[in-house]
Amino acid sequence: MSAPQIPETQKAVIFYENGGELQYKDIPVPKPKPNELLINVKYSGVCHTDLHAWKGDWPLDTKLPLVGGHEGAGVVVGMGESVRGWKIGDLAGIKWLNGSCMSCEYCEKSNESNCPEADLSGYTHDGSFQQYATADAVQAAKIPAGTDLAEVAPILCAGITVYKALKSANLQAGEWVAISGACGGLGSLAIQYAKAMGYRVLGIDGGEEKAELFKKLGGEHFIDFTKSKDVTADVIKATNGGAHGVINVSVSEAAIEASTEYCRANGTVVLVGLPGGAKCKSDVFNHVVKSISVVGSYVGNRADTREAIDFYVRGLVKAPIKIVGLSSIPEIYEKMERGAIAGRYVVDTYK
Ligand code: 8ID
Ligand code: ZN
Ligand code: ZN
Repeated sequence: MSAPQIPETQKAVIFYENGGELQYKDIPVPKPKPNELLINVKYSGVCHTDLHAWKGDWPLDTKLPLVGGHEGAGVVVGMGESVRGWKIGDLAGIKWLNGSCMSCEYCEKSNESNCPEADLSGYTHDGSFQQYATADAVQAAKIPAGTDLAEVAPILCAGITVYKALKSANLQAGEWVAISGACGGLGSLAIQYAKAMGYRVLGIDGGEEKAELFKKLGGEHFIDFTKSKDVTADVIKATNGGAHGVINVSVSEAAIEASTEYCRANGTVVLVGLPGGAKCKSDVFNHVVKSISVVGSYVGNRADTREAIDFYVRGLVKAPIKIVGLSSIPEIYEKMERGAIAGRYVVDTYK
């Protein structure tokens, strides 16, 4: 393949201060470092983490100015001189974990997301809300040739994250998993991975559109938290004693607290959603007497990435996406803040 033409400038959505104006404008195309790929991003999913990064509501500073985005799917158009295992024209994905040191204790054990030097796409490293982005060649996701880039984009954060979170719940086939925040970006994929892994799926979210989506994606029992008088009692009743595992992907401290109450004895509560400043409150008597485990789960490693993509390629999971132009990021954030998105928005970087 002949070397692709790479322009000097490109379209991006960039902000200069947290919570400041999201500007859709021309910026320079970045140059890959020796270890990096240059990826022509075609599509990017929009994750709630991008909204946290823009608002700056986490106790970790973002780089500024910042180009957000970490569910980027595109084509390799360039690379630094030390890159191995990639060629021009390969399909590649930009994940939250852009790169890590690869030599600390955590990296050594394949827990690279816990690396103290983790470089994060759309947070400490300009991400996928631009037409050309750089990614460490070791961490960039390998996407099989012929894959639909718009559909695979949400797998690159939401898919990997919920797949790993489900593994962390240590469930057996036939057991109940409750997904709190079931019909947002992460939740709508969690329903499908959970089904494919053999679990019974209970979903909690709000509103008619979400209730319908839950059914369409194959969920078994839905609880509308905007209508239920007692979510905890409803979950315990529907699951005949509580969910064996809970995947918390809502952005709600109260929902996390409730999950410790409706988790079944000996079950596992998995914390995934990251409401700013939230604490996980778990009643100690309940926690001990029911012997529950509360664990955190943070994206996934390279093996989780490969496996999560494989579920998509095999047709077992498919994110319910709406494709809009890159310039629509401000409107997407506004809807996301209201919890009004069923499924995932994906932006076309050329619109
Ligand atoms: O690695 C990680 N741990 C990781 C990876 C990716 C994303 C964590 N996250 C975090 C994000 O930063 C965010 O805090 O997971 C959270 C969810 O991300 P998302 O799925 O991209 O967000 P969304 O599409 O807005 O979905 C959130 C859903 O939660 C529902 C909303 O209605 C929406 O459908 N929800 C809310 I807000 N409050 C709820 C409640 N009390 C609720 N559902 C049930 N009960
Ligand atoms: Zn994300
Ligand atoms: Zn490391």
